[in-house]
Amino acid sequence: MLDSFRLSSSVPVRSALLGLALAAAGCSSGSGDPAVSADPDSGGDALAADPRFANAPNSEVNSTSGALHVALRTSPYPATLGPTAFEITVTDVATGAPVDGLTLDVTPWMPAHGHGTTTKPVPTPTGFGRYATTTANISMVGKWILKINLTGGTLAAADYAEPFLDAK
Ligand SMILES: [Cu+2]
Repeated sequence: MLDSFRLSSSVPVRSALLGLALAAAGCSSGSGDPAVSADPDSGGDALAADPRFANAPNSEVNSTSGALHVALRTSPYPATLGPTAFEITVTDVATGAPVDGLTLDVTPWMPAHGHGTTTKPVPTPTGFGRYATTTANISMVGKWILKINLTGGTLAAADYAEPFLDAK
């Protein structure tokens, strides 16, 4: 019930971001529509980089299909024990362009022990291919992976990526 609430409540945000992305695409196409501002900062604060994720990626991998590049950042950084938020940046391997409009399903997992976290991080798109999540509790030091299923948007089929972090 909680999950469906979160999903439905995130739809307006996603739609708003899609609208901004479309507006930006129209702007760069050179159509010259005076209704679309050429100011790259217009649209603004909602798409600004999240200062919590200013560090280098914890890891970067390509997706199973090879079409998507996925970078993982954590807050706090470096990763340690406790509540941890994740930022997942998805770009097109062929073009380097950010991939927005996707639905991500994120499951932290500790492969050495075969367990996850008590709560599942919920992603919200923040623009430019970035998806920031609610926190999950990293309960042990060591290597964790994020099992990320990617669907929707312009993807022809579901894709999967598995970046990692090393909690100390
Ligand atoms: Cu463990």
